[in-house]
Amino acid sequence: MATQKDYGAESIKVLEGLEAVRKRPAMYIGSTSKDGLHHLVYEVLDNAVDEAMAGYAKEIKVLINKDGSVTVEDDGRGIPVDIHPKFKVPACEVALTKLHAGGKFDKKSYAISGGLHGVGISCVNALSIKLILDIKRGGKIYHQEYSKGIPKTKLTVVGKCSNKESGTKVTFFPDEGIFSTTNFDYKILETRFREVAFLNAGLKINLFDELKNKKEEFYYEGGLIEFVKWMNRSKEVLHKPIFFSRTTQEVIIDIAIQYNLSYQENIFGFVNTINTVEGGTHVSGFKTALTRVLNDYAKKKGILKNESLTGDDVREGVTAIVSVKIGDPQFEGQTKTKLGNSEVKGYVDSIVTPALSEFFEENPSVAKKIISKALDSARARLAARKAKELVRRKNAFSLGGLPGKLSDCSRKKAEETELYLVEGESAGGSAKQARNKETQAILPLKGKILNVEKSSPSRALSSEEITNIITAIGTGVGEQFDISKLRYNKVIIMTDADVDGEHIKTLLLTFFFRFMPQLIENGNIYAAMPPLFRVRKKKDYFVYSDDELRKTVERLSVKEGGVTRFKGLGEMSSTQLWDTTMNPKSRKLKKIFIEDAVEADQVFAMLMGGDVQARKEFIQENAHEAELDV
Ligand code: 28F
Repeated sequence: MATQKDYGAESIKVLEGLEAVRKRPAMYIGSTSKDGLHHLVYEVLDNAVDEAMAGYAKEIKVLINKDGSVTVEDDGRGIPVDIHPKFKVPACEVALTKLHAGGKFDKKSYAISGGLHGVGISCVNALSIKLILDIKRGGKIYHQEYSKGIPKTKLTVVGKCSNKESGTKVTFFPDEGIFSTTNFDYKILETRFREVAFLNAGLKINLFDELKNKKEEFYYEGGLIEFVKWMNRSKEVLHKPIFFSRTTQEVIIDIAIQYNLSYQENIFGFVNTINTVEGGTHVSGFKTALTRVLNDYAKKKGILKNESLTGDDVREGVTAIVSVKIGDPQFEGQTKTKLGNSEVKGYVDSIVTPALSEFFEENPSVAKKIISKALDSARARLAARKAKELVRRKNAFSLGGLPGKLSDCSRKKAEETELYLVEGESAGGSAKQARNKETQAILPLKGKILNVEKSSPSRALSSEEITNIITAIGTGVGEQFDISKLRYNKVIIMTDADVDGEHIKTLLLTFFFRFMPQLIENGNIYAAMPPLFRVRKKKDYFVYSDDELRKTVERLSVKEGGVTRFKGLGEMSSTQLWDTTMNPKSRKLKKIFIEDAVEADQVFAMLMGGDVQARKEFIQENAHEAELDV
């Protein structure tokens, strides 16, 4: 009979299909290692997510069972169980045994997304030594078991349920003959589930690990907006997340952007909810648009004139999610996680450009903050180039020699030595006399040169002083930085305790932050803490703050005139300088942390930048301290 024959032919094709999956599993799930194993869960989860996103399921449960299997369960409609007209078996059996039963992102059907299931679930079935399917539908509970993709039982009604209850449950045992490991990792699943929950706003996924006795719910009403917030959770942010979503004939694009105060670029691309770790045309379209929109806006508003912001400038500190959904994704690259479709670059660019421009027009304060951050980066970039040139030139001339002004210490092991950067030639002289010659090196800095009004880091860097510092420290800067060449374990900034001193310290910290941040992170940078006052009553007392001064004067009942303020380091004798500021046994040092340097950098940007009000306030605050000097 014709029908019999058709059925037989079709089922052979089905088996051939699943046999191909078992022969070349990596072709279908990427690998047979840990990644591939977890991919099985994602494939089953995807089906449940589709059912949820189509509005039929409210919640998905995933269990890592005690016996090592995994269960994925949804409360959707349940896979249909009626006999398939072509294959003559229940529709659910077709879904579990036929390769590529329906293309989730088929071009034509895409717009009605959510209507198609079963893309990868048959692969999971083929690669499982046992798979159990339970369906609640139409008031009945159905059950079927498979092994290596082959039905071991018929679909059977095993019980009744309420008509309101429905859903699909799949439990599978990965085939140990295929996978190098069959142990599921909570952390890996957690990471992916969180990602899926972010990418599908409102979706609820519950993860239970019965082996580790752990559970977690992933549910983000705000979707991508919460995704960028979560990525920036330990950072200071510049503004509320920017979000937009557009659907055209060709693509669905969802984008969230939020800048933070750091210098990292964090752009995550997704294609049909697959994390494209290697980027691709969607991400490059986004980058192109971001650079263009920021430059156009800054020029239009007169913030930029002839100069331009580079892509790197505008991406410093950006956290963004670029999620696209397209019909026929082509994945390329080492790990097949790079989108290759060339047309997507243009689609993304042509959607992001007007959407982002419009956002900036409507939110000028956010635009201003972002552009100001990009400008900081542009300045640093110019400064870094200058520093590189200078170091190169310097090396060409001096053949790696040390600066003439450096009074080096005699010990050579960096672990034992310190470099004092001292403001002013005269203080430098005292420090040179006071120091422990074996372990302490002195590099005097001409305060005035560093302190040029309005000197940007690049200007300051042209100063001989800065190149001397770079050469003395030995590590080089920027990309050439090499911590193993560090010549001193501690680099100690010693400036006067006045406004000029603070300014020089700010400049030096900015320099370290921009060009040798590793030294700050490594804990090599310090600020010396010279005393502010000497109180004389029989013997000398050194006092480090106004508050301490008041207390000391009270305690010793010092008469008027017994109170001397140090105008600068140079006023101290070399013995006093040693006792109060340089003797490792009695001195105070402030370790510089990256936050201090960030603050210095901001103060500096503010002094150089256009924020007139902030600048005025800063100068007023510091003028108050300067008054005490008189
Ligand atoms: C544990 C994983 O796989 N959930 C699924 C559905 C619902 C339908 C469906 C799935 C029919 C035969 C193509 C129900 N009612 N969770 C899941 N829930 N598949 S998979 O249909 C698939 C088509 O093959 C469903 C009406 N329409 C669709």
